[in-house]
Amino acid sequence: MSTVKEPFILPQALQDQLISAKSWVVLTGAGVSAESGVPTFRDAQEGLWAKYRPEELASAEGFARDPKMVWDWYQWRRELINKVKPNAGHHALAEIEQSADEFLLVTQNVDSLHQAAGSQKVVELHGNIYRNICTQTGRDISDEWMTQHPGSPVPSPHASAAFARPGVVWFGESLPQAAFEQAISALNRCDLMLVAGTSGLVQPAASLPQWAQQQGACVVEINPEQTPISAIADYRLAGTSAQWLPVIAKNLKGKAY
Ligand code: BJW
Repeated sequence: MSTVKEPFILPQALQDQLISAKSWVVLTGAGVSAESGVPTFRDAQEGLWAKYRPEELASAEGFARDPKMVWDWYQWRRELINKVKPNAGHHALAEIEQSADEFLLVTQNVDSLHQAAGSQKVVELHGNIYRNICTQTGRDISDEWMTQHPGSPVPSPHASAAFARPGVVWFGESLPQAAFEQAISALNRCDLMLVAGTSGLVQPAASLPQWAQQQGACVVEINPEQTPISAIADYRLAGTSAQWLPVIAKNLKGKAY
């Protein structure tokens, strides 16, 4: 593993790998949205929520125990996300997608900021915070229903004694099968995997870099902190995603076609 720090210049060997890579997979986590003002999962919670652990709130058990509290937490996060904009890291990933022959952005984030920045080939492993689903049937609940039935939480239209819940993946729940299969299929083909802003603690996403490497991909991690992924990464770019991703995007702009 080779660590690269400020002043944000890529080593020549890595530049060559980036230019020659035909198929890219990017895995992102909460750190990529941090510079937009969205707190990461492992940041201390703020204000009203400071005394709760996200792991307790982001679970079916937490919701069953206190649906109002969990619902209010998600409403608070939705309002926070509504106010923020994609940052330089999100925009750089949308540019990288345009430069790459084959590309898939696999995100654990639920905030839609990649799509807002213009990324098109995005797979959401942990769902989307703007979706609502029925606690009993898992069926989608329309925005219209949600607007007509304000509450905390909102009753589900699909089953009695059921509620609307966020369409995200909580601890102990399976990832959406189609999204996970799409990610694995891209990883099986990729020659470059970029991993940005994830603690590498939450499975099964945390195992994807190792999987890609075992299939022959070069793994590049961007994170200001060391993570379990650092130990296996071929390159570790120490710094933030808004610092490093634009450097990579700029590097690819000079690519000869
Ligand atoms: C920056 C930065 C900047 C800061 N620039 N970087 C195998 C072994 C052990 C346990 C398990 C296992 N398999 C499954 C489990 C259980 C569990 C799990 O992994 N637990 C671990 C905590 C131990 N996994 C699951 O339950 C998953 N389901 C599953 O596997 O189903 C099969 C199964 C079912 C039943 C039993 C067994 C298996 C589901 C996981 C769902 C995760 N859901 C959440 C909530 C989503 C909804 C919501 O948003 O509310 O997803 S939890 C939370 O963690 C969220 C995130 O997507 C996810 C990952 O977090 P992420 O993105 O890495 O963020 P952080 O905050 O952890 O880290 C931020 C990083 O950014 C840090 O490194 C910073 O340094 C860095 N950073 N600023 C770049 N500017």
